[in-house]
Amino acid sequence: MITLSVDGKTVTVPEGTRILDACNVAGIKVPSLCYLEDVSAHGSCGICVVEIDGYKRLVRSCLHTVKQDMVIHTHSNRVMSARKLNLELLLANHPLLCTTCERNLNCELQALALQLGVRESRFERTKKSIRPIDDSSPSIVRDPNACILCNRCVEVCANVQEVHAIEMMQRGLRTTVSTFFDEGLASSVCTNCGQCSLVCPTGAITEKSHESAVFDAIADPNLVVLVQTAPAIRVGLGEAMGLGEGSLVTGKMVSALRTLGFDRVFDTQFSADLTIMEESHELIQRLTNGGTLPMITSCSPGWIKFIETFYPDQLEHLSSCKSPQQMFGSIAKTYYAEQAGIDPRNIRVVSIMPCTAKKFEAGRSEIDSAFSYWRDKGSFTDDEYFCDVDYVLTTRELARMLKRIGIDFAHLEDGKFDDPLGQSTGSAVLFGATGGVMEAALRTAYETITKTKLDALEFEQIRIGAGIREATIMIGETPLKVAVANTLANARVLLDQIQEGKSPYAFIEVMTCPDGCLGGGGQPIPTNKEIRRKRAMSIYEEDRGMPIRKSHENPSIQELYTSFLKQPLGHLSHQLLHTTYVK
Ligand code: HC1
Repeated sequence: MITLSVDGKTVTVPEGTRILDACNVAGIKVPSLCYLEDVSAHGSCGICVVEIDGYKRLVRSCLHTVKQDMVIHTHSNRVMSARKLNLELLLANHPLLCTTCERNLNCELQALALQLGVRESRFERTKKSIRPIDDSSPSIVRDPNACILCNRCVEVCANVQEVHAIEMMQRGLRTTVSTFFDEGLASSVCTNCGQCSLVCPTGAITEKSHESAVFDAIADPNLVVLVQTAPAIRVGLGEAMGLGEGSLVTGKMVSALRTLGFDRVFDTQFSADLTIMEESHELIQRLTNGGTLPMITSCSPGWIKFIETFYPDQLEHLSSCKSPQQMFGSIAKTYYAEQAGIDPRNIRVVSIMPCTAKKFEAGRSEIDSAFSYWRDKGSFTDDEYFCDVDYVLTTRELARMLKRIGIDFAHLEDGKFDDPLGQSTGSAVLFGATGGVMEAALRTAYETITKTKLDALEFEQIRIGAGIREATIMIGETPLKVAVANTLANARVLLDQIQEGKSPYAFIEVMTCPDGCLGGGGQPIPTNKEIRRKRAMSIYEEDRGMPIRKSHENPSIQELYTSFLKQPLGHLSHQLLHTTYVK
């Protein structure tokens, strides 16, 4: 252990601790625009400088580690004027269009200018030319003009996801973050995960907004607009609406959506239960008929793009199940449309997702199937095509929309989802945390295979923790070896094992983002390790409080099979709920 002094306070921290983290322990939050806890320390912004007795120069506290008896000053005049100078230099390169920027009032650069008392920049604007905005991606918009070259997006793409879609390009005043050959994100290997947008300190990387289109749909009297909410929204939205980190706001979220004007408020958790019905039966079929193992979950669209791009020869390992978002769309525009007597052409399905890649997924027309259902019935011709999911809003977009209409979120009464596509179980909410899809599938697979009741419902071994977790679950007398991975870098490890013929697993869950959807690229900013932990605790709390905790016991799902689908993996299930992948 190392003992040192920070602003006159003595602290003891482990050897190897960064000075910035040691200051935190002493209760001083040293600002930085480039440091990313657990991911990278780049030192590019120069904001985190501190003064150390005996050192001639100021030191970037994110790059250096503590030494015994160090005496650190975090806010000497020298430190404060250096921080201010470095910030003014950054502002000289940044468009001062805060009022119209998407990150207005949630921008680290803006907040720091306020904190450091920067009211004007002494420097002439250096970045004179306007660079083109890259809006080629279905999910992400990059504005290089607002970029401060902090490198966080590059680091997260390279080190957390191992995707390397973006890089620092060129030198000096021309330096920019861009894609291979500057061709735009859509032509790159980008998986649309949006982790870059989550760590960007300014408005340089944002989601592609569907807000206006959704306002227009809601206002159109000829349309019936259905909304579905992903499991992780209920533990993220509250933060963006001014409540505590990880607050569980299921009921307020429902009321807010109704106030916004949606005609029906449904739940992606309904179709998460449906996914479990199909996926657990697919697993059982593969286990008993000698199908391809390990079977890997398929609900996270960034992960799907990753395996299609980097491991096309492993696609047969993917479950053929569509994601719950897409299952919801196809069931809403077939089963529900029939039941409610609504022309599916007049239905708009809006998803609220913690994930930017869900925008990409909704646009993949090969996944759509409601239209083919109606066309096969002779109801529509090819030129009347409609998609399953029309618009996808991230948690951040929904929060902006709620603020725009002036909702007093904190004081909303708890509302209830509409039936039947609003009913769900504890298994379904678990989807929002890494390991949850696996846990939910095991609850159903266990009871389906053994025909006995599963009493211990919580599989602690695969709950939030390491990037890769494994467990051996006894299904009756049979051991089932499973693994769970979150982030694409960890998925790579498991795929390499499969490629080398060394995978010991029968079933693998992969989630694209750190700790799963609750850490998705569309979640409120900031999202960090501690906040993700709090969101996960709320997910587990919601599961424990649900009256029904196993997907196969959801009465609305049972009714869906009785009156429409008939059986898991049946003909209609294959048409509406399963898909194929692109090499
Ligand atoms: Fe997810 Fe899923 S859990 S992918 O992480 O399977 O986005 O929350 O909605 O579709 O249910 C995301 C979350 C989400 C799907 C479900």
